[in-house]
Amino acid sequence: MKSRAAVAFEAGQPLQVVEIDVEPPRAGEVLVKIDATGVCHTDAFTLSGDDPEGVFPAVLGHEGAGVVVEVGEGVTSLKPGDHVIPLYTAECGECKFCKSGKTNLCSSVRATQGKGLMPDGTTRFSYNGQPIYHYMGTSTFSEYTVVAEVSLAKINPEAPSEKVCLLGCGVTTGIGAVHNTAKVKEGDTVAVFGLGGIGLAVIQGAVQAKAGRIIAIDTNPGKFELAKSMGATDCVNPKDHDKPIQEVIVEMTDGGVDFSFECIGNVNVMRAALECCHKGWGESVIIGVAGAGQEISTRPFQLVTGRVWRGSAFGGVKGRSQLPGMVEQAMSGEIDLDPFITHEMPLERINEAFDLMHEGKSIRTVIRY
Ligand code: NAD
Ligand code: AHE
Ligand code: ZN
Repeated sequence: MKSRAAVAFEAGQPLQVVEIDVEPPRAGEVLVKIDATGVCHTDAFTLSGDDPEGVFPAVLGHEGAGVVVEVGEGVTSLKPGDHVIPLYTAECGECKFCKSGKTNLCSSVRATQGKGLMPDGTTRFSYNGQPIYHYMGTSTFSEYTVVAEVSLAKINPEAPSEKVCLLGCGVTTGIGAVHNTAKVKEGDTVAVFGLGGIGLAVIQGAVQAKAGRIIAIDTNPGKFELAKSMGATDCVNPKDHDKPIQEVIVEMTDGGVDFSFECIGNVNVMRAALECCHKGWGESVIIGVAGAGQEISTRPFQLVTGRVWRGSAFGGVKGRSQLPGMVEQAMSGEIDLDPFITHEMPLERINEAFDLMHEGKSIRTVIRY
């Protein structure tokens, strides 16, 4: 079949909206009509060419929601008409990772996913007869996409796709990192570095956890009003200080924070986020994604003296078993998706969504098909 899609033909170039060919789903696969998709910084990261797993040409996009159109052979858990959120972190329930009870990372389709391929090692997308790669197992920048059954969460059909698509990545990642990775408790002091969709979701999670103080840090002061309205108690611009930001936070908090979250993808800020944690128990969670070749560093003494460095993917959330519940929370108001949606536009204008993100003017742009 034909599908409108925004194709990343080359790294560093704008997407091109063209009509691609989409093959029917094969065994264990599902054809999904995407209703809406958010644009996450990770899409921009991969498009920039900095992603070691970036392959081109590809259909990017990993923050979508839609409806099942057709299922391939052997698919039993989904049927046409089911409402779904595609998962870049699959949940097969059978691999060593899924069975461990220790992680949301699933190995079932991850190897082929990282090469831009379906689990059988081929692609379902092509343009003028040339194969187009998939992305993160989701490729939500195509109106019709093919996704592995294990990479789809079945959700309440009443849920509004143009909002709950944000649970496909950003909001789930931030809220999940607070509850599942850090396990923030009532009264804790939290520092959030980077106030995009991920950082603001961390703030929302920290408010849910009844954190005592939520310090929001960004070099763009234009982000502070929204951060405060969502529950930040203090806003700090590193540019307003002539000493390292970690020293500023340590002084503000009588020795450091209980938890910090890096939501930017900057390895220097990752160091600052660790070093602003309290001696003896402070924990820093890396959420931001850094480019090929980048490495983190700190004095080992920072860890010897009790600080802990962690990372979090998709907020530690197991997509098939836990995301449907988060959709219910969004429908009941326990999770508020509205503040994240700053812009909406059709697929044809998707490059504007990237521009708005780079200019620091948007939190999330939702593309509606
Ligand atoms: P975004 O671009 O919307 O937000 C980033 C924010 O960081 C902006 O407000 C920007 O002004 C701020 N910033 C940039 N440099 C800064 C600095 N030096 N100091 C302080 N603030 C600074 O991005 P996003 O969509 O919120 O994504 C944030 C990061 O999280 C990206 O790296 C993305 O790839 C990553 N991410 C990771 C996961 C995961 O599962 N681990 C999931 C989603 C996104
Ligand atoms: N491909 C990159 C890594 C990218 C990355 O870390 N992705 C996050 C999700 S970002 C969503 O916006 C993630 O979940 N990672 C775990 C995983 O299995 O991909 C690289 O460096 O190669
Ligand atoms: Zn994302």
